[in-house]
Amino acid sequence: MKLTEITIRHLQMELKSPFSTSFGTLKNRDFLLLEAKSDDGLIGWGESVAFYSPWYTEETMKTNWHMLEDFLIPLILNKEINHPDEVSEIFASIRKNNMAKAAIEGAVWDIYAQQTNQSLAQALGGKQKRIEVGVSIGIQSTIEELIALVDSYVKEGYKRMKVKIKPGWDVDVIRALRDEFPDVAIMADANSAYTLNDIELLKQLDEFDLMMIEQPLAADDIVDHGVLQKELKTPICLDESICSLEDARKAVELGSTKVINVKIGRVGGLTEARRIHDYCAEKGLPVWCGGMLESGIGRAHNIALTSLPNFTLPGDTSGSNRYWERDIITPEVVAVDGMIEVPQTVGIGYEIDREAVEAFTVGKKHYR
Ligand code: OSB
Ligand code: MG
Repeated sequence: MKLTEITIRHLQMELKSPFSTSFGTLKNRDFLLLEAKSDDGLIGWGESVAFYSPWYTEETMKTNWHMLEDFLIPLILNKEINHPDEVSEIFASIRKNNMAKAAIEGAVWDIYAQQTNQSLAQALGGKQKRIEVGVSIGIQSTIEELIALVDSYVKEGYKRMKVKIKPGWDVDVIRALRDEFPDVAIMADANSAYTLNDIELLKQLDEFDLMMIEQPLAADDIVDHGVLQKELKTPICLDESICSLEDARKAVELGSTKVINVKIGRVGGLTEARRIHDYCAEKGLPVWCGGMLESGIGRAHNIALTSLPNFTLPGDTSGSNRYWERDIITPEVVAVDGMIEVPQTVGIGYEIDREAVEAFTVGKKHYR
């Protein structure tokens, strides 16, 4: 196949409720949507999960647009691609910028699945027909509000509660949650808000039987997490620190992580995500699929990836209705009792709602 045309759109979708982390609060989700056309007339969609500002990693919506327009699209337009795994080789001369790369690679995987008459999950080798999902809950104004939210998600059947923590919103919050929900699977995500000076504080979390603590230390660290893990009973899960299979290998070899949160955008695409999955399976580490407050298109890719066998822990991919009044796919993603059915139809398994896409588009450009 060859990609002959690409359209980039900037979409802005209002979140149903603001999402707060150790870095700040997000009210609107700005992101790039990429529509690619192949020489045989098929259309594939990819979503860049970069945010408007660089709080999670260094990439932003605008740096992604720059990378796509000036480097990645010129490298890939009209190039022969036999398999989506080749996309990362085509981009080998461009360092990092993984979310920008993943947006194109995602569209190529979508087209490849259609060409080979498979669902995206099947094209990746995924076998699980239903996946377990949890919910990621931002920092709230009061513990009472957090408890009420967790209660509502427990009642909806979500399989685990991930709560964001930061200095000043940690031990007391987790203690209150554990008291209120003795049997619920709970984990904490710090988005790199602590340092090794906080070891004594982090150790206090050990008494609450958390499934894991996600990214307590610096976003680019894989060494200090190994030091911390030796002091903690709670398993550490790395998110921000793992941008490639090589990062995963080093972190595992150093004992810096016992679980990996796999995000397609952060690692540069589905191909690298699958490699990390395979490596962790071989090493006996469970993985789960992280979320980036995706629209339905990114969500569909996450669901397909999660159908691989070593995605044994509930991921962040909640139903569309947790984020949006209206999503850009039909049907929307629905989680029933914390389970999502993996679509078995050809491609990503959802229709693109072009009217919704247009309604949320605030800018676009066509490349050929
Ligand atoms: O650290 O996992 C994270 C959202 C945006 C950026 C980073 C993270 C998150 C989440 C939300 O935790 C996951 C989701 O519901 O999509
Ligand atoms: Mg995280």
